[in-house]
Amino acid sequence: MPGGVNSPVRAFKSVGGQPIVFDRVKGAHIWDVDGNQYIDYVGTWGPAICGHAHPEVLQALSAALEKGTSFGAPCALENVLAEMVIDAVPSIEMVRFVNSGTEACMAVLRLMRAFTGRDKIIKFEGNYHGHADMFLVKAGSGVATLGLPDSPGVPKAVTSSTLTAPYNDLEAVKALFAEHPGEIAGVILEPVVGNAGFIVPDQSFLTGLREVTRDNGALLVFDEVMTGFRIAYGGAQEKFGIIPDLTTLGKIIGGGLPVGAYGGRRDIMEMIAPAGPVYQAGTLSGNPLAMTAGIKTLEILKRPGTYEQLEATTHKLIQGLLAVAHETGHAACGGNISGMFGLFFTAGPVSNYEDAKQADTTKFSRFHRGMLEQGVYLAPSQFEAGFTSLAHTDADVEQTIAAARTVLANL
Ligand code: KE4
Repeated sequence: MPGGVNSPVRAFKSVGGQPIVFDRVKGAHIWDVDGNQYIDYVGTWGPAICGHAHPEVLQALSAALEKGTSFGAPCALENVLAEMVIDAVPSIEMVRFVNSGTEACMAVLRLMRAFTGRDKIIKFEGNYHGHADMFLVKAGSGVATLGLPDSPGVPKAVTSSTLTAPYNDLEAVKALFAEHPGEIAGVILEPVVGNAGFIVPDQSFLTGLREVTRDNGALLVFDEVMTGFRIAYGGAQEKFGIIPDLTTLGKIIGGGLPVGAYGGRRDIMEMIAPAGPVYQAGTLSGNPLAMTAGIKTLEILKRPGTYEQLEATTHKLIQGLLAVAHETGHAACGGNISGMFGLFFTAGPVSNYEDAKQADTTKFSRFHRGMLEQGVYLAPSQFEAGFTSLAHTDADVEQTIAAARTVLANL
């Protein structure tokens, strides 16, 4: 397997040293093949929000297994999860399930272009929307720059319609609309950034994006693959009170099995085949096992107190880590929203990707390795977010902060 992994970040290239091969997970913990236990703050990049291998999810899956693994035909469970998503996410009136966040973002772009009849899109530097060609663009150097491919194999023709702007920079977005009148189908963003490290939006940025897209006959798309059901049960759009036209989801709604989704306004979604002319399909889309894991996960998350608990646990964690970093003489900034957090080794503030790149990645690498040796598994890159779960206890948090004190005092 290229690099020995099936997804690049797992190879630890950003933090150096040998990657770890894991054997099993349970609750807030993960064990490697040598039997070493770690407190896990990656949580398979988001899906494990209820705790890994939650007994109720496993029980629901074992029952579903008796009825088979995939039908390739409509099954009632798809309607159950669809209704839960529609009830939860303010922008979603109609939804289509796919098998990954990448697929969801790829499809939503095609839909944006079909609905508006326009080709250009705006994304933000440091925002990740999966690995489809049109998203793999070099960060725009200046608002007028058309996107240049950021990976071999991506044709210039494809990325030339992708414009980029700095996150939290509404004026740059307005300039792009002025530069390309009538050509921009819409704006897609991570409403809370998790793929450049953890970066929160200014409320005025989100409000402004809603206005500038509406004023220009363009669509606003929230990529909530990471934030959906994590920032709040209704996602970042509920938390910040901004209703996009379309939303992408993934991770949590599959409860650890492969699921992505895109949804939004009915008048837009009805363009999707077979209701409308915009083609999109998938062999395993809506398969009963993934639907089962997603349904049970959302049922657990919907219970009272879930997000208050995630907020309390994660706030205590990140504030403890920041306090220890400052006490041991390290420049650091960060924060959390619900069960999503981030820590940068720079004084900050960090409000966009350029700011994030000021962080001391060498220090982060040594911190990451030191924390591994203390039995704490953090995301293996300065430019990723961290995730807690309902299974993380005060003892886990206190152990993590103590570990950080030991590591940072010796860095
Ligand atoms: P997937 O195709 O990996 O399911 O989803 C792509 C995607 C889309 N949008 C957002 C906001 C995302 O965070 C992701 C995937 N996130 C990464 C974590 N940085 C997945 C981990 C990985 O690539 O191995």
